[in-house]
Amino acid sequence: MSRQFQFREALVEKSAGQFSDCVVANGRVATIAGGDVPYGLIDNGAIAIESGRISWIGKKSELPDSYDSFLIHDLGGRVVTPALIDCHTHIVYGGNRAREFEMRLEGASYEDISKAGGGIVSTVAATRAAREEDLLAAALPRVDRLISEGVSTLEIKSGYGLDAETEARMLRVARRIAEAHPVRVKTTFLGAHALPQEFAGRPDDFIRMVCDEALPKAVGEGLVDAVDAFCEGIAFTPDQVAKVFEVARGLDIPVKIHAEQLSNIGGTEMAAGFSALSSDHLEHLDEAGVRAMAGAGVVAVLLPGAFYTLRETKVPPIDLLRANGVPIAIATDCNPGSSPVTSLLLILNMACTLFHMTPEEALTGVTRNAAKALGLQADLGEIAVGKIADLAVWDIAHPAELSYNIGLNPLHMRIWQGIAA
Ligand code: DI6
Ligand code: FE
Repeated sequence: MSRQFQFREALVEKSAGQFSDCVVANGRVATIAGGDVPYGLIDNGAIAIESGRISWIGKKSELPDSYDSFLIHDLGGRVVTPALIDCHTHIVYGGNRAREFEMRLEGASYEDISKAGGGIVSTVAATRAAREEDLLAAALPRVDRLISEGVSTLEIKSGYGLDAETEARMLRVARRIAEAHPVRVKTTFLGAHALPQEFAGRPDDFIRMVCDEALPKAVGEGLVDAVDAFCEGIAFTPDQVAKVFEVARGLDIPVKIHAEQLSNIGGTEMAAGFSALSSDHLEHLDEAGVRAMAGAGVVAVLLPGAFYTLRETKVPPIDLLRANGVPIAIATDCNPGSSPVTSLLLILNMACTLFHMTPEEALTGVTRNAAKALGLQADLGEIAVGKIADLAVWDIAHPAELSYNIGLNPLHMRIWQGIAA
């Protein structure tokens, strides 16, 4: 049975008996389905929902008679979009890094702090010390904040354990979030995120532990939907990351990478060789990397929250990505160090203001392209027949308002697998 199929079955099982068949009508439907019409906009649109999936989409005036018996929800001309997808988060962690924020304001750089034993490694200490219940209790308010802005699906990475037990604990918390709250979670094992102190000076030994112990344990517990690694001067080389990716390939698990964030050491090209789902950050990506992504169908996940927090000045090569047809997604990167952000709507604004993306590109980046970055494009990310009915209804007149406003949450209603939730 393929992974995709297992995922569909799990979805249906979770909500069995709760689906209400209905039509949502009289909305400005931003389908994000591609084509020539901006946002794939359908005015006076109607969306028919059956068994949690979209069965018809078009002008209300053209709705077939067969839907006459369906309950109709009038949207009063509001804008409807696919529910939002946050395709890159580290939302499960212990402690916080407010002190490090102060240090950066006093002049220390992210790399200085990392080299001095702070940064990721300090969150590792707090996460190792936290019980599963504590990690869950700390993460849920952050997840709820995303849900309140129309998010239906998020990716959650491990990476603050750096030992087999704590990495698995983080991923168990990620799975429990999806059981506790109406949100779909894709888990990503990020064992090769930083070098823990007990492996100082022995990165290859650490990579061996990740490959032989931590990753197989997490996979064995059914906790891993994808495998990620931090490829960077302060983290791991492309060769070291490739060792982890070989193990993932052997287990038939897709990979993704943090690459070209602070420098360019070729992580993206290496990951393209493994047909990575996505390469993320990319401020320092060069043309060879862009071409490798285009050739292998790798999604570019841009993270303006980290760019903003670290006061980066080098903007990712948006024009090259566009010119080569690389799909661009954007995400919060919610984490305690480089992006303590729990607003995906704020990220839409930052993508436009900091990266010069268009509001349409930004919205596509948290819907269609974010779904692709998670390998979920068959089910999510667009308003189209056959997709899961995850929708967001907004008190706005035009979808560009989602990117334009700063600090306003115009969500009117979220529809999760066909039901208001
Ligand atoms: N890049 C990031 O932006 C996060 N991880 C990574 O590899 C930051 C993680 C942190 O600073 O805690
Ligand atoms: Fe990240």
